[in-house]
Amino acid sequence: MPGETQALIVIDLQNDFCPGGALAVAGGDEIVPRVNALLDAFPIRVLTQDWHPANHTSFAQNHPGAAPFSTTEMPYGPQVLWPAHCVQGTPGAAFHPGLHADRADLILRKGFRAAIDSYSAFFENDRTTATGLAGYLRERGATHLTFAGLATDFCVAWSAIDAVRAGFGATVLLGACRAIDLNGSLAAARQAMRAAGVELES
Ligand code: VGL
Ligand code: ZN
Repeated sequence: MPGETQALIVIDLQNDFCPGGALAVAGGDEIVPRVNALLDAFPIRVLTQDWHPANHTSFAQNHPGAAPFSTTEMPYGPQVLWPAHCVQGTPGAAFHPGLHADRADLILRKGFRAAIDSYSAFFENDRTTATGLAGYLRERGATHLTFAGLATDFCVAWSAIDAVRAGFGATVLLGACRAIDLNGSLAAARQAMRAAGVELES
C-alpha cells in the first residue's frame, strides 16, 4: 500500500485518446481496470484532462494546408500538429466512461490556452508557464509521484520528466500506459525519462 506521501497522477484517460476517439491511442482503453485499482490504492489522486478550445494552435485544421501529424515551428519551439481532439465540453474530452473519476481528489485541466499546447501536467510547452500542479502536490505533502495514462511518449513522459525537475520522485508504470509512437517517439521518450531519473516499471 503506497504511503501517505505517494500521489497517483493519471494522465488524459479521455475518450478521444481511446479507440474510436479523434486521436486514438492503440489499446488506450485497456488500462482502465488497472488505473481504477491504482485509484483505490493511493492516498493522493490526480486526474489530468486535455482541454483545448476549438481554435487551438496544436490542431492541424487551424493551419491551412497542414497535414495531421506533421510538425510546425511555434514561438516556443517545434510542435506536432494533431487532429482536433479533447475540445472543451465535447464527449471526446470526457473521461473514459469506465474510469472511476469520482475517486480523484483533483482534476487538472491543461492546454486551455489557444496559443500554446501543454503536454506536461506541470508546465505548458513553452516550458515556463506553470499549471500550478507542483504547488498543489507540495502542499498536500506528496514526495513521490506515480504516473499512468495516455500517451506514454507525450503527456506521460513530459509530465514525469517535469516531476523530477520539480523535485519529486517519479515512477511511470508502463503497463498502465499506452503510446502514440510517432516516428520513434516511444523509444525516445523512454530514453529521455531514464536519463532524467524517472523510474520505469511494468
Ligand atoms: C496528448 C497529443 C496531444 C497526450 C495530448 O495526452 O499525450 N498527446 N495532446
Ligand atoms: Zn492535446
